[in-house]
Amino acid sequence: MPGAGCKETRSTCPYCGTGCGVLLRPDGVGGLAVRGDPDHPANRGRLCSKGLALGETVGLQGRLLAPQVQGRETDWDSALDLIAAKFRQAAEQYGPDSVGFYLSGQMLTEDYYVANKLMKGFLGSANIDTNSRLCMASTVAGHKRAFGTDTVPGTYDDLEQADLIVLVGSNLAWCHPVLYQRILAAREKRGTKLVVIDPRRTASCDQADMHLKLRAGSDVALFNRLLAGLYEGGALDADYLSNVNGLGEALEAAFAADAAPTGLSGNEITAFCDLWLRTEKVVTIFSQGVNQSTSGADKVNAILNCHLAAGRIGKPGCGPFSVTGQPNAMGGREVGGLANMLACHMDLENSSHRDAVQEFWGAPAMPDRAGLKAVDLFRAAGDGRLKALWIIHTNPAVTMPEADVVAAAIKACEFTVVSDITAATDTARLADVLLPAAAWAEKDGTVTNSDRTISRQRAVLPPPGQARADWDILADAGRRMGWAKAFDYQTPAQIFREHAALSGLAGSFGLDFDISGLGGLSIQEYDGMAPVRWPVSRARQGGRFFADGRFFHPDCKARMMPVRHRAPAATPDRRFPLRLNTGRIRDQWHTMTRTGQAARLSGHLAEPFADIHPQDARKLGVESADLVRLHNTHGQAVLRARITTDVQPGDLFAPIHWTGETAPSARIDTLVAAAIDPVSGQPESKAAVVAAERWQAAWYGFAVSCRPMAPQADYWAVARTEAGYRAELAGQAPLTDPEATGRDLFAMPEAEVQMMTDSCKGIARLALFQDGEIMAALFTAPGPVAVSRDYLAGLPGASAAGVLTGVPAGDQPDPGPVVCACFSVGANTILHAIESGGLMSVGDVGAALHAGTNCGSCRPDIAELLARHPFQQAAEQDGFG
Ligand SMILES: Nc1nc2c(c(=O)[nH]1)N[C@H]1C(S)=C(S)[C@@H](COP(=O)(O)OP(=O)(O)OC[C@H]3O[C@@H](n4cnc5c(=O)[nH]c(N)nc54)[C@H](O)[C@@H]3O)O[C@H]1N2
Ligand SMILES: Nc1nc2c(c(=O)[nH]1)N[C@H]1C(S)=C(S)[C@@H](COP(=O)(O)OP(=O)(O)OC[C@H]3O[C@@H](n4cnc5c(=O)[nH]c(N)nc54)[C@H](O)[C@@H]3O)O[C@H]1N2
Ligand code: SF4
Ligand SMILES: [Mo]
Repeated sequence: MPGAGCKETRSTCPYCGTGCGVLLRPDGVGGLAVRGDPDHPANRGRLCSKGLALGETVGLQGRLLAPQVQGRETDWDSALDLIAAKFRQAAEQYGPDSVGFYLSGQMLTEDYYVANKLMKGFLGSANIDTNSRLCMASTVAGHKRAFGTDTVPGTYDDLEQADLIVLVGSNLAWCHPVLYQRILAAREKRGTKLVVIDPRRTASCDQADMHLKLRAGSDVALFNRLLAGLYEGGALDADYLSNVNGLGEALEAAFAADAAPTGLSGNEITAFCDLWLRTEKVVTIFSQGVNQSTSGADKVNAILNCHLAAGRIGKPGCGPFSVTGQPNAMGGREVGGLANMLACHMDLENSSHRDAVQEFWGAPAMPDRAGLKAVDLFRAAGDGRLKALWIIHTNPAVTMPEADVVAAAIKACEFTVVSDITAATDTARLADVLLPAAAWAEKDGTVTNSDRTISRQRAVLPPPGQARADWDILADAGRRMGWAKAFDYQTPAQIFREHAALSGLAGSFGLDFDISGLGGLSIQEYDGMAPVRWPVSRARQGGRFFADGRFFHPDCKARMMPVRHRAPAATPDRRFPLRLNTGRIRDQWHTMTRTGQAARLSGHLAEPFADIHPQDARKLGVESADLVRLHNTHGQAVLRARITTDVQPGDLFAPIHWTGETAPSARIDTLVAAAIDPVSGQPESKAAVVAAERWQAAWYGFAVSCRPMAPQADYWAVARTEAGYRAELAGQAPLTDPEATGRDLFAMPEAEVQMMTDSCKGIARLALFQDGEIMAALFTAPGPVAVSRDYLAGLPGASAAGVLTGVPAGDQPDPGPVVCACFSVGANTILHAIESGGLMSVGDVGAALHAGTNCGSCRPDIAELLARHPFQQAAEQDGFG
């Protein structure tokens, strides 16, 4: 562990599957300076807003510091002995399938390897599944059907060598910002064409040459049209197709397909097919708009079919490219972390693979069939089949479909263990045993990114309190369960070597995942390991797969799949007429336990929202900034309405990030049915059906405080600010005593209160002072509160007078909501600069304010602000009109 203020250490960003290298320099007082690693092949020095703000998320506030049993702090011996006893007892009394693990694509490969070995080899069950079921399962299934194994054929270099990039169900600009920036940089040089296929307009459409706003769930119909178009246009590669089975059936299905479900015009489809036909070097990037669907695996195969048929795969600048979501989604697939996998891409149901792994592990028992996949795993927890469940590094009470049912199941399960870095999560609150995990900057291991590059994560901070690394906790539990030798790990290097050696077995079966070349690393070599792309074996090193036409099915050929359009499981009807799409925002990571700590990441979109098309808003009588209630038979959510043509009429979009901790009424997965893809078991997270109505509030409020608040209102949402916290509030019963509401909210009995009310308008304004400083303020009104939020958010701790006006005095500018999170530049600051400086382009704004010059993910937002301005519009009209 390096000491204070010392040299920079190379590590890897813990967020998206881009897998950017970071250079970390501890400041000696618990903080961290972070910059992009110029030598990492994934990012070459670039970072996005989330990566850059990592230093602001390593504080110890809210960290879980000691094991807890039934809410009481205890020591590791007691907690782990209890876990060992409960899991062994359950397995002995009710059979191995009475226990389960639910893991995460954010665990390190070493953590994952130990968990998989413990469950599959020693507890003897395959009831180990992960949040990758909600994320990558359809891609895994699609790859296996087409290639015979779960292989990503290409590399990131292909994104820069392509002449056409098609983004399917991927908001790359926000979710893989550094990859998006790499594409834009290459586009500057070679004029790469960019097509976005997404039912909604996203930031990724900003630079797109074509946006196909297809109907939800209709990707198979579109790619079937493309396959038929490739045939008609003479673009099939006869040579390459000699290595591919299934062309006839796939074409038959494609020609039988009807493009009507896409809702796209014939011209749009023809233009897309022509572009594909004309452009040899095509990369199709796909993500959750493809995977999270009841036809997810078919969508994947529909895309793979086109690349196989045209032979555009495994060559520079060509190929289907599944971008992974989580930092180690790929590593989890490598260790076999899913219920239907074994280890190192070997098959659970293949007896020679099973026997080989059993012998390698010295395992007493091995399951011979798949275990329960995520949705079924929680069902089994709820109905008593599962007696003991261990949840590690994931927050299923928020992120699983039918989240209320899942939360109830976790609660109902006889014995639930949760390993997390904080106790303040919706899932942790339901656990019997809570284990304090060491966080990202405190632990060593490896992760694999979207293009098969394995990178080291390195510890630079000491784990606080009793926190321990996940692999270490799991290995200790394994030893206490009675398997001392098999889990005798002292370092992650030991585990990595074992994993690498096991992959050599996979290689001997002719499988793709072989990193046996790394099996002999010394501790020093492991510590110094540079990023390396698998495979790493005597036979081959990194590179692309499949240019040679050799695949991993027994006959070495690829397989095209006949796929047919199926609509999403639920159809909008009179009761539930709207389609609810869900996804991510630029600056938050999932349930916000880490990104939510950084003020500058919370300023971009500080409140949960629902995007509604103006036509629907009109029908519902919903106006901008109203609250809207969405509901269906599974649950409900109350969100701030944003009226926008980004979504299609009949569609809604809501973000996934808010939780019981940050906005209890906005847990969006309470509305998502647990309908799954029959092939992959992946839930349809993007196509729920709901009804919507204006949520009638008697009062609205906005509050700022230098300390955490304890809102009691029917609706609330809190966010971090530089000065403390901000909250949106609303209630359905009239607010009779605003002062009491404020006092309860802020819990500062010692503070002096100043209050201003206007009973005609029904407005109340309350400020709390201490020693001449503003501590907190609350503004309430009968309608959405109109105050300068970003100005007020900066007030706690200041000695400003006149707070109760709710707007800044003339000399104090209101920066507006954060646009550029890297340099903390607000919308008003940018608008002001545009106006006063006559700025005409995103580049001008960058030169004047730095905004948009780092990660670039706010450049679309800046373009939008420019477009709002009369100068800019006039200039554009001159240019084009
Ligand atoms: N900022 C940020 N970045 C992240 C994450 C995060 O939490 N925050 N999470 C990471 C993780 S784990 C993942 S999995 C990735 C996800 O990355 P993405 O998949 O890019 O992100 P999403 O917003 O979930 O969904 C992508 C798009 O799918 C569209 N879509 C919905 N239905 C359909 C459909 O039927 N067809 C098509 N073609 N498109 C559809 C949605 O409108 C949405 O714009 O992001 C990773 N990166
Ligand atoms: N409706 C809808 N639902 C979705 C999605 C969607 O698009 N729409 N997307 C799905 C997808 S793709 C994904 S990947 C999931 C993500 O969903 P989750 O994995 O459930 O969400 P996270 O917030 O990433 O949860 C990670 C947890 O691990 C904890 N943690 C952080 N570091 C450590 C550590 O080092 N060790 C341990 N033990 N714990 C740690 C964090 O505090 C947090 O509680 O959500 C899925 N759910
Ligand atoms: S793109 Fe951003 S979130 Fe993803 S790995 Fe790179 S820095 Fe981290
Ligand atoms: Mo994900």
